[in-house]
Amino acid sequence: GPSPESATAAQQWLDRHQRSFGLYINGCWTPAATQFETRNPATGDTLAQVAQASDADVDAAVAAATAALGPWQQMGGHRRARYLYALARALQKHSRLFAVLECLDNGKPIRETRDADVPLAVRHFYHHAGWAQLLDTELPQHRALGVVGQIVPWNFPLLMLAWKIAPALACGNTVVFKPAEFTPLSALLFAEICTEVGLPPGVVNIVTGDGSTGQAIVSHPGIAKIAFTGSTEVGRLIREATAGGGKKLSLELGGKSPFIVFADADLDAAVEGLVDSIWFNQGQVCCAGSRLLVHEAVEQRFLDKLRLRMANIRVGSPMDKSTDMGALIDASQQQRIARYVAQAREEGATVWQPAGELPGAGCFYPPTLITDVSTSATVVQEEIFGPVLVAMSFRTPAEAVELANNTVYGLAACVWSESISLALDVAPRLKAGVVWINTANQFDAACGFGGYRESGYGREGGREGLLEYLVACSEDARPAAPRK
Ligand code: TXE
Repeated sequence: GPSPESATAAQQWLDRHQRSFGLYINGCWTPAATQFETRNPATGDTLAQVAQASDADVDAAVAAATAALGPWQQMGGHRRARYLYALARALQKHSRLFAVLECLDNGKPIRETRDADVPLAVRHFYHHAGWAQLLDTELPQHRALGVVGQIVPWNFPLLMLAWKIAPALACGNTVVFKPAEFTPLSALLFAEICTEVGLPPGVVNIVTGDGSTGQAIVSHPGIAKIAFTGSTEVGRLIREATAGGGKKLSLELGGKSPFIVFADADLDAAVEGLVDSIWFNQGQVCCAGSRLLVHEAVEQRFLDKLRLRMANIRVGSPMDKSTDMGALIDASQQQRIARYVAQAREEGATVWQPAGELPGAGCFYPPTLITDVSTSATVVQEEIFGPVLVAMSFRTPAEAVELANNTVYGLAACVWSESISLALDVAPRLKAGVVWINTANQFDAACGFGGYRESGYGREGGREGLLEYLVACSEDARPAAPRK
């Protein structure tokens, strides 16, 4: 048979569904009146037709989730844990299929989906299975919120699904989940594994569609909480739409994270960290280290090393295991990035890109370094969400902190120095939800991730993330004891 890691398994899976998907509501596939297509951004090929959920479809999903709520809560954390462990194992069992599907639908390199997206998603389910088991004894004064609406973007489709669904289920909530319109496939495969492990129908409902489906979820009166990851702009709309409605809200939005390199840093390690920080996932990462702040004494040496390293980043077919950077999500995103870079050039900035051909077809963009910019330049202030790094220099730690905080965002930051006292002095002065020292992009299911200011609020992961899906209650308001 075909090697499971080859694209064949994914093509067979798509063919088995006749490349046409309905909505996953109450454990069943439900056809929708309209569909849209999802494409491979590296080739332009259409992968499948996917359902566009209407308001009535969202109603049906909320009704299914509401009906499933009582038994799901009453079975207690211990029994829910068994389902979460089963989901984790099933994800692991199908990890190659998930990795290929994610690669095809998103355009990100297979090496990343195989080594990062899928294992991190699996880990998230295992971690929350553990939490489910401990919940009744560790957090006895808390109960589930009810039906939660969850909306995610296209940059980490499966991982964001895990970040949303695993804690919600562990706490005894039921879910109406919407993947991004560009990347619905891994969520649809996940729906299938919900059936495979015998998850009670209605506990997880997957509704595909665009922003209008998202709006239907956000405004639905039967939903107790909205968990959203995506653009700051849509986050603002959701905040307005839910104001006064009593819905609990968590928002994980944009960023313009600083990457600070002090003069005493291990420059080679910092270059590697920076490559991971800004060029991982083609720069389409909310916490991407998109602003390099480097001490002036090492600026030229660091930028020379960086340019050499950039020239070795292989941009190519996402399915090729030696590819470092794959395709961007969509042509509109490619044009948007090109506009930002053109504007910087017009304003007098220096733009550097390594020589070399990009793959002909598909939405590719080279790793890009912008220098000679003012702190108020658009490319310094706005989230580009692509493989574009802007570099500036500083003289003192105080100036580094000031530059780092000169943004409306506050998601993440990196500090590189061989002096731990310097790093620990600077870290708490950075307005960021997460600060990494001499490393980047460390995501652990046990650790809360999230931002503040225009990067949103609420945390995902760890105990803090769990509390986002619970409400504190008095003894007598607690649900009945678990049924054995
Ligand atoms: O995000 P959207 P898009 C930023 C990044 C990117 C830009 C646009 O700068 O270039 O946003 O990306 C759903 N009510 N980030 O358009 O629109 C939508 O269907 C409810 C940063 O993809 O925010 C999708 O499922 N839902 C970010 C999800 O919201 C709505 C990651 C995200 O889409 C809706 C992604 C509405 N009115 C983009 N409109 C990060 N920081 O991680 C859309 N949606």
